[in-house]
Amino acid sequence: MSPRLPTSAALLAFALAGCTTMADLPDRRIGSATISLPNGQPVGTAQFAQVGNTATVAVALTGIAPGTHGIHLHTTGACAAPDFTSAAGHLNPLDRKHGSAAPGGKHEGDLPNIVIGSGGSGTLTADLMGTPDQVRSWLFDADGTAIVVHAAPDDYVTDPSGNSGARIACGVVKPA
Ligand SMILES: [Cu+2]
Ligand SMILES: [Zn+2]
Repeated sequence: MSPRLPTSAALLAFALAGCTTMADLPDRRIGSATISLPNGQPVGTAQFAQVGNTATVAVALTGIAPGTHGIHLHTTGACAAPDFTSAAGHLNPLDRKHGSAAPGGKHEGDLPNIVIGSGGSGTLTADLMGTPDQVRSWLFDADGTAIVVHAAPDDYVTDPSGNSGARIACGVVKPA
C-alpha cells in the first residue's frame, strides 16, 4: 500500500484548474519541494510559481491521515527526522506575529490549513505575500526554507506556531 504520488501531469492539471484566462497561467516556476514522512517516504509536492505579480504555492499530498492539517513555510531548509525541528520556526522575514486571524498577523510562511480526505489525499493553493522577487529572496536565503505539514489544524491565532501539533512531513524548497 505504497501511496501513489501525483504525476507531474496531474499536478500541472491541478495547478491550472480554475484558470479562466491566459493571464492566470503561471509565468515562471519559482521552486518546488518533495514532501516526505520521517521515514523518508515521499507523500507529495509543493510547487511555487509566479502568476503575474503574485507568487503562489500549490501543494498536493497523498498518504497523510485524513483531517485538517496545519501547513507552513519554515525558516530553515532542513528536514531532519524524526521531528523536523531542524526546520525551525515559521518563515517570517517581516517580523510579524503568527496567524491570519491575529492582529498584526501573519507570518510569510502561514498558509491555510490543508484538508486531507478519507482517501488520504488533499490539495491546497495559496498566494504568498510580497512580490515574486521578494518571495524568491526569502525562500532562497542563506539557510533556505522548508514546507512542513502538522498533525493538527492551525488555529490561525496562537503565536508563534498556530498550535498545530507535531511535524509529520517536511520538504526542503529547491529553486526551479
Ligand atoms: Cu509549521
Ligand atoms: Zn506562523
